Amino acid sequence: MTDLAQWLSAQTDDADLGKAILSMAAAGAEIAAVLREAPIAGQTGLAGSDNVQGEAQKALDVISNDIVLNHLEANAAISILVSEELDEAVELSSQGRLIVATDPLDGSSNLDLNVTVGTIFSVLANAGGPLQKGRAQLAAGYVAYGPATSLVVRIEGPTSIFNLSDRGEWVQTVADAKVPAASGEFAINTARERFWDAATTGYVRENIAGETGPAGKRYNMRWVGSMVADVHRILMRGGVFLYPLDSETVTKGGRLRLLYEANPMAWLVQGAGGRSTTGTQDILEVEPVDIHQRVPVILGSADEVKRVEEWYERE
Ligand code: P6P
Repeated sequence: MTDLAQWLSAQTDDADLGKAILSMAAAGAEIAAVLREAPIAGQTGLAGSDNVQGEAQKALDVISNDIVLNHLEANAAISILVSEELDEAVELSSQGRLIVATDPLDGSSNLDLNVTVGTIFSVLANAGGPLQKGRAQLAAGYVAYGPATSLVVRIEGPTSIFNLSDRGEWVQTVADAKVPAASGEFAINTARERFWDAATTGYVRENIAGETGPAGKRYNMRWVGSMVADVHRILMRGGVFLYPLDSETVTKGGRLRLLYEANPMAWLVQGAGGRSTTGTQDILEVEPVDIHQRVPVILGSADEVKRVEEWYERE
């Protein structure tokens, strides 16, 4: 069995990059332990503060952010941390070569439901600053806190999956993940249909028509409401995740954040042969202008994402 350190040394000669990923994996292992105890410790509630997005922070959002901060502060290679839970980018080391952008606990509104949530992260070269296109990422990953604790990570080659053993070791379980090109599942919050544009409406209605319509096959809809859970399902068995621009999110540019949700997820999905788009351009080509910038997100099975893009081309 391949462990994480072995895999990293085979994937990159950049020891700092390997250490950055090991730091995020260690933070993930610590967060996993905190989440397991959270209901008993009474920590699944609100922190009594709001983040820069104006969203009520859960106590575990703040705790998870502090855990990530502690691990990255101890790593001299990390120059800057961008976090969903911090209004401004934080300088950690003036000598650091790398930037980490993270959503420390995505999906935390589901915590009291014991639903899979996760830590999403992206690694960039410090030289370019935090506002670099997703294409410039050096690595990306997420830790999924579910029935098992899984680390999904990609440098520039394959997207690989590791699972945390009882002995605290990250053991590789999937060397080269592959998102099936075709799928019969889509993931979207259908309660937002009244806000959708014509492309989203057209694509979803074709799927709902199933074998009686132009899609010519039956579809299932799955929506967890936790991006890490939905994306992990797609990584493992295919499907397409959609949080498109709609008449309500258009003023903010979308719902999900570019630097620490869309870009890392697009990096991982593309590494597994999947595809990503805002509807009109590859997510990894979006030019960031703000560290908390939002963006429309459609990603997953290549054939399905291409069908969505075809709907946007008709607009
Ligand atoms: P909705 C969680 O709050 C999140 O940021 C993502 O993890 C998830 O995919 C999305 O929002 C859920 O959005 O509209 O279903 O609440």
